[in-house]
Amino acid sequence: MPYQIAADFIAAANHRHSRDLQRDYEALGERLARQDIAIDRLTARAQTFAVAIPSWGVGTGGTRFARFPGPGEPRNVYEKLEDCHTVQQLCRATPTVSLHFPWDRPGDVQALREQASAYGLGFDAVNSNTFQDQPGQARSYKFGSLTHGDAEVRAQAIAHNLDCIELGRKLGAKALSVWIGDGANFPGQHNLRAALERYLRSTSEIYAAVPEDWLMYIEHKLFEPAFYATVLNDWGTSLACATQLGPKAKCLVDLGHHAPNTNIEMIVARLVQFGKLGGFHFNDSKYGDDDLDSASIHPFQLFLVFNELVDAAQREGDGFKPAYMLDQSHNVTDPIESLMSSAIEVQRAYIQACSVNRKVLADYQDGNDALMAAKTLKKAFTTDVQPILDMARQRNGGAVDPIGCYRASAYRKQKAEERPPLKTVSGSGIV
Ligand SMILES: [Mn+2]
Repeated sequence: MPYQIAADFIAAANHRHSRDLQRDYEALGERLARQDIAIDRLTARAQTFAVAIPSWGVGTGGTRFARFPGPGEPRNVYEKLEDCHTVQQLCRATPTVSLHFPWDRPGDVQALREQASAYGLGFDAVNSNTFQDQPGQARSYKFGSLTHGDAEVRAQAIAHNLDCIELGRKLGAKALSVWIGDGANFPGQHNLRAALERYLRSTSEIYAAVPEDWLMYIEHKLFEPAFYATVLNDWGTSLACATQLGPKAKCLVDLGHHAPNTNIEMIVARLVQFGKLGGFHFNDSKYGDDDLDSASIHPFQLFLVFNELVDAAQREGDGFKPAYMLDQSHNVTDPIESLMSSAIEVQRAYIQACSVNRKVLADYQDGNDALMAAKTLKKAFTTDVQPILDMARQRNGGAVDPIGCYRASAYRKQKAEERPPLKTVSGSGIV
């Protein structure tokens, strides 16, 4: 039986924090009450906030140069689920897992579904992979997949996506995410328009197989691995393609897939306005698609993204449910710690955005009071909502101090003993 952190271990750890947390929570409650904000309403929102874990996130990531594996890394999809369970057990904001095929293809699909269910986990969007070749694959994706000039390569890539849908159906997933690395490294390498025409033809065939109660997320990316021209390169192209594909197709925004200094919150507002915002891949970056931990570089940007999302939720009502997932590469940290920390940072941005006084903000906007409008947002951003996040975790049965509790449990040491490294380690991706 694999090691798990015991519930009474978490309860004992929480007990040591409970008095300080109660005091901090009451002090923040008083402060928020002066702004007519009921702290328990924010806590209730934090308790229902959810962001999916990518199965590849529990393994150590890598760069273009090397990967330095850590001890006790999961060696298969079942062990990945174990780690996802631990993340959720402690931080209570990550109830679903997003699988990537063929990396996570289970031998027994039903057994995997039952294992997830035993852990209290569900499955988020399934991800296809046509950006690398698999052993024994008939045709290579070296020069593209869904947009390749050769119809047989395209057919193979389409068939893989249909297979992903079928696996996802059996697992109870409700969405397919499609990111392709297709593009050109040299001017003239491919015809810019013809490549996108092939993209639309291929994705139309996939779209036709997407079940009626599913969504198909298409994910744009400015560059990399194609360094001159990526086929689905920006949100405008993504919006045009999702519109042409139909109502089940929506745009996925990966925070790292834009040029530096791009106003991403504005992209969010645009996609919401046209009904095409599918969801997010959260991460952070300094230079490119760095896949750093969420809010480690640009916490204010993350807050501004959520400011748009909270505004959108008010306007659009219950039907507005973008999919949230972390998509990070943990190269120098324990992946479980990075995932817990990142999930809480995304949750923090959401709660800060929920505490914006939207009536006051709208009045300043109407009165062209730029300074006070900006300060209204800053006030929410600079409010330390940590006691709300800690209380939400405690009320949901998680750990008040997830990383402290995780380290004290020696989980990683246990896994290092249970999981001796395999000779060949399945690929982790930066997507
Ligand atoms: Mn992504």
